Amino acid sequence: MSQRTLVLLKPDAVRRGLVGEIIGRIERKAGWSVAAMELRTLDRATLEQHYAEHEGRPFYEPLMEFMASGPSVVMVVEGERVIEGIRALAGPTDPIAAAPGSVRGDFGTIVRENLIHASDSEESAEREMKIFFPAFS
Ligand code: RTP
Ligand code: MG
Repeated sequence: MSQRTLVLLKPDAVRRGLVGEIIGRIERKAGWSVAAMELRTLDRATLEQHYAEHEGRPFYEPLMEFMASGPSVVMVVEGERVIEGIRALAGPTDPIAAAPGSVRGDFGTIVRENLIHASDSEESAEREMKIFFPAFS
């Protein structure tokens, strides 16, 4: 089942020069491809929409500050079961708990600075693609 998902390579990934490495992992998966991509510093309004589910949590403000701290790579990736697939490629939220071989497991240590975001369901993917690429359909 071909799907599309919204992926962010977070400001830590850009600052640390890991963009090529992470996109390379995505591109090498059979049949997956990048359908849209841009380097963009995310503004507060966009981040409030994107992380609405976390508003009020203790990590919300530091997360917003981090996500606005520099450019991110904003992408739509398409391919077979790509929603579940990129979540697996990324690994669990806490990079210390993430297995080596996953992006977070290989490169992360701090929970907040965990390199990559990927939509967690078909509903999230539709919602998030509209936030970041309103003209894309
Ligand atoms: P994401 O939404 O970014 O793909 O990550 P996720 O589903 O794995 O994690 P989620 O629970 O949705 O949390 C969103 C992002 O907030 C930061 N976070 N910090 N305790 C903390 O300090 C904490 N918890 C979460 C991470 O950047 C996480 O990816
Ligand atoms: Mg999430």
